[in-house]
Amino acid sequence: MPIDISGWKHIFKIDPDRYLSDEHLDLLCESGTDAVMVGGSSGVTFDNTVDLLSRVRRYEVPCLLEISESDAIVPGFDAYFVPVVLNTEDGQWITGQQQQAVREFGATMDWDLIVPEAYVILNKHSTAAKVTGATEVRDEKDLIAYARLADRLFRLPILYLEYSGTFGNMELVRKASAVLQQARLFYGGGIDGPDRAREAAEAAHTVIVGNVIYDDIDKALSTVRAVKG
Ligand code: 1GP
Repeated sequence: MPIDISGWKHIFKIDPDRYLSDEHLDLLCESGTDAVMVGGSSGVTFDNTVDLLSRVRRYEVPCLLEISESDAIVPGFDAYFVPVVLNTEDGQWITGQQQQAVREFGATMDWDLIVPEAYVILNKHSTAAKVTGATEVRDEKDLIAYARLADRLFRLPILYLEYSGTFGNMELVRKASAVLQQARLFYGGGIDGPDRAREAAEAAHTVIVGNVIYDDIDKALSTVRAVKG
């Protein structure tokens, strides 16, 4: 059975390359969030991914791997989220790395566990933008076109608007969300407390909370209550 993401409103994203105490991890996993996603844009290795998986596995919360590095694909996650970057001209982030990973693992993979994500990277200063060579999304029309590419042309289940490190334009997020017919809109970037969490949750189906986990754990936890009540 494919994992059911249809009711998810909130996800914590934790980075294998950053230190997180057992106490804080416990608070995140017991917070009522819908899932914990393991992922990062740099420094992700097999070893630090295994380490984080084994620590999250003690809890009931679904544990997802967002794959950014084919050498760090670790068995045992509940699902594997595979980004496909729409706003890049560098083919390795669209089909290149994915094809190589499927070449390696395709025959034995459990495809029910694979969830593709159409990524649009909107903060050009983010590591993700630099790593993938993300191109500028110039205006609303550009973004809507990407939303339709994801939803109607490629029929991917998730459109992920990635503002990583900065809070995005919620008016744009709302407009992109409005044209989706089947995809869920994931929003991530700059959610640093309950107010922004609430605002983002009004515009997107699912909000992803990352950095604030490492800056202020109480504020991170407050985003769950803000989104899920
Ligand atoms: C990063 O979208 C997530 O991939 C969350 O962004 O770290 O800015 O919360 P922040």
